[in-house]
Amino acid sequence: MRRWCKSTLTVLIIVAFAGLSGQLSGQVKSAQSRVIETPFTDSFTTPSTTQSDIPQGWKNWKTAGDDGIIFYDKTFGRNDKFSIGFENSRSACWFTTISAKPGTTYRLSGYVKAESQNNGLVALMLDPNIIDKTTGKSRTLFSQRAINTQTAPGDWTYFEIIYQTPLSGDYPEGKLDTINLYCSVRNIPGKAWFDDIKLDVLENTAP
Ligand SMILES: [Ca+2]
Repeated sequence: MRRWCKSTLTVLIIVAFAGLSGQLSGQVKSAQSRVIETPFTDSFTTPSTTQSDIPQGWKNWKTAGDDGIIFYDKTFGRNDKFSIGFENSRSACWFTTISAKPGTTYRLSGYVKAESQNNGLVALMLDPNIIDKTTGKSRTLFSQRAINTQTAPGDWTYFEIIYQTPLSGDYPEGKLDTINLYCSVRNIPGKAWFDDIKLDVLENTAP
């Protein structure tokens, strides 16, 4: 988990390479595809039953020494009064984990609003978690990350990533288990909010 924010550049290079190599799994380009089902959607209206400052099912993380604030906003949202956000964060994320199926084309989408137009970055990311074939334990496979990073875009802006799980469910390192969905920021001046996060399953575009 802790590597994700540190290595955005490396990840971008890896993702770019994965795209070029034409693998059957990994991040693929956006396409006009039919939505088969929507296994996950969240507008953040439900607080955790155990921790009122966190929306149900979500966790957050920030890099060591980051003085920024990670918050669950119950006064402001895109179509309601609920969202998740960050303030003056150097490298931080909200994330949740959901079950995943092999041979599936996922589209993670959401909306982001940022106070400042400076060079702060916002991102949607998706990482598969695998059962490692050597250790038998679950771990995040950072090398297969899908990511859409943008400069802080201003008013509520839609963006998305599309990620294809391998047909067999097998990565060289182990078997697909779950996926992590992230709303993340880097070097955000002022506040940035995420809302209406959704995971769709699209009609499979694999050849
Ligand atoms: Ca909302």
